[in-house]
Amino acid sequence: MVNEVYLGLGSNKGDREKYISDAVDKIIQQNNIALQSTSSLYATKPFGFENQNNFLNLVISVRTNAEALKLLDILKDIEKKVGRTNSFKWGPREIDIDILLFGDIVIDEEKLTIPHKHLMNRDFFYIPILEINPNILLPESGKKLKDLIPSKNENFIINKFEFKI
Ligand code: PH2
Ligand code: MG
Ligand code: MG
Repeated sequence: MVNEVYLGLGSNKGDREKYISDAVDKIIQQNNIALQSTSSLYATKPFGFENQNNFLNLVISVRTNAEALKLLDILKDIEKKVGRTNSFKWGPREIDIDILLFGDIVIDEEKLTIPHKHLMNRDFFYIPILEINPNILLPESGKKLKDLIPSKNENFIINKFEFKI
């Protein structure tokens, strides 16, 4: 079964744009993953631990026949190959690739939560998703993501640039 999957990429350490484009390159080199769309590239204030560099964030949508936990393994492997080193929770990172949405699937496991736990309170996740697909539905609820954004959310997005593959 082929699913449409939204991936969030982020970097706030070293050559941030290169880490992000290397990660996108490696993702689309996988033979069971096909790129559908890319969002703009967003400059964002750090969420969580504040005393660190600003991030660059990007969302891409892909189609894959891999299962969610298999995709997670593939993405962790790509993070390592692109040059991710160890950090603490919410700390600085060269590259982070998170599964935000995976078709209609809901998963609540220790290793993986889908939709992403922080999807609805990180504008650098939902704004780029809406840029790709303004009418996207959330799984199970059948409701539109754009109708469920909390009104008093903090803004992390500072700026927006064209992303060239
Ligand atoms: N990722 C985090 C923690 N904080 N802040 C921004 N702006 N962007 C991120 O991708 C991000 C973050 C942990 O993965
Ligand atoms: Mg993350
Ligand atoms: Mg992550």
